[in-house]
Amino acid sequence: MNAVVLLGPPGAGKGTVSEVLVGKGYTHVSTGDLLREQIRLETTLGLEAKQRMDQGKFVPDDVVVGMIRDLLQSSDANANFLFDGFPRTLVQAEKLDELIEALSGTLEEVVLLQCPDEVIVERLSGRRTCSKCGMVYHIKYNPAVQEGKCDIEGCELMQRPDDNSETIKKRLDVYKEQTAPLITYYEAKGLIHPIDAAKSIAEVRLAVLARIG
Ligand code: B4P
Repeated sequence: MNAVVLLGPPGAGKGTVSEVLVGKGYTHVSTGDLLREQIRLETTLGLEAKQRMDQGKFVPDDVVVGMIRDLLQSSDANANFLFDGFPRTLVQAEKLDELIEALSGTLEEVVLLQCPDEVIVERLSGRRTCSKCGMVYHIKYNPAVQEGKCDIEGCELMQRPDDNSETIKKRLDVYKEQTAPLITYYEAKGLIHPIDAAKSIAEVRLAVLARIG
């Protein structure tokens, strides 16, 4: 197996960029999505994760690493994985190295999405998602959102519980303390490729595609 990691602060656009890479044959693995699915299913893991995520804290390393281990061990040996939001701590990075080595795989690139705090706060605090179709809107750029509507009738626009300004600040602090050290970790391995993620979605997608598409 081969793997690419998307690294960057919350709201830098890891999930947004991933959408375009799925069409290029990557298997998208978002630990945020996996955890939100556990919350939706109201599993024990999900109920524990929700408490931490709603406060802007990380879910414990052993829980997240366990999810990734299970997923890799049951996957096609020739898959190309795109890790979005994993690893987020040094412990997770070391465990990922071990898992890849055990599968005789290669970590090919770590794409670092760089984005200033003020852009992140603006993006995340204005994000609303339709509970029916999953469409994501921004209150500043989508006039329909001002009226509480998406394109589907009877929809309900939701704000993610961790997208309020207090929790966004906490998430940024946690990123700087626990995830930013991964930049040095991967620089030492010659794997880091920085991208300016403050640009438009189209520009960021193009830059990432030019690098790994
Ligand atoms: P995630 O689900 O990974 O979410 P994220 O960091 O908030 O978002 P991302 O960077 O993917 O931004 P997005 O594309 O959505 O994590 C949520 C939580 O789960 C974490 O805080 C943590 O508690 C937990 N968790 C997840 N993984 C974990 C792990 N490994 N260990 C422990 N805990 C873990 O973009 C954000 C918004 O910006 C969107 O509205 C998008 O439309 C917009 N946007 C994106 N790019 C843009 C651009 N270029 N221009 C304008 N808008 C843009």
